[in-house]
Amino acid sequence: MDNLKIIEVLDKDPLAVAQAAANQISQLTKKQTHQVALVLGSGWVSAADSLGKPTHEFSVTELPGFINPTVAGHGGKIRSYDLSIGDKSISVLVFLGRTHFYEGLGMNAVCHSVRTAVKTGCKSIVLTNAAGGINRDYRVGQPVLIRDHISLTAASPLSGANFVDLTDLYSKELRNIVKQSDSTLSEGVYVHWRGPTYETPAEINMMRTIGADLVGMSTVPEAIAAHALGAKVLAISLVTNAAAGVTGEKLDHSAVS
Ligand code: 8IG
Repeated sequence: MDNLKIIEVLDKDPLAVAQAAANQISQLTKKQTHQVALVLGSGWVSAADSLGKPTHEFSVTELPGFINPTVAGHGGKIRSYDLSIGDKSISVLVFLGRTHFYEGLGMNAVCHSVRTAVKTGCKSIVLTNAAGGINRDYRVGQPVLIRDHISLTAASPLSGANFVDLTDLYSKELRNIVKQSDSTLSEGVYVHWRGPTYETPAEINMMRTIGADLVGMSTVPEAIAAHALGAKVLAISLVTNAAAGVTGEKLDHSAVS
């Protein structure tokens, strides 16, 4: 199916297509459920190697509703892992790469991974991304937990009279668990910027003035879609550049993928 046809089917009933994709994952992995999903954005894909050996790996295009990822450094693969945590074993679904809003395929394409993950049973969703640092205290290479966001896209993944509360969108409980193992981690406010252009220095100054620490082109729609389906969300940015105007250097995407 070409991308336009996939999007047409997805937009008609996104949750039904997510359920169909989840069923396909169960068939491919012979696991009825997964408990945790991890979305690895640019800069993070190699982190999957630290999880050991997956039990299964397949291409997103083997599942309904997924379009082929286009940005360099984004894998378009899904892996299933069985991880031992204490005396428990959990099944973890790992997405290598994601679809971005700037691709112009709509919010349902952007949110399809996390909706599929929730439909496979995931009650916790971990989202990672690479971001520009607005906060002058941040250094390149630093991970930052997202504690809240500001959406400057004026676009929601939800439609209809669906007034979802976002007060605890980035689960305090999950953030506290992470900080117990690394108390030096900073927390910050992430701005979702549509892209694909980066910001102007004036836009970065505006973002800092309204309380932002980080800026990027992902994560926010997925966090909202997962939360709306009842999952807990943890989100982590890797600061891979100082945002426009912070150092006076030009931004270069090759540095981040
Ligand atoms: I990596 O400086 C990365 N992604 N909008 N601005 C925006 N997205 C980004 C940036 C940045 N760096």
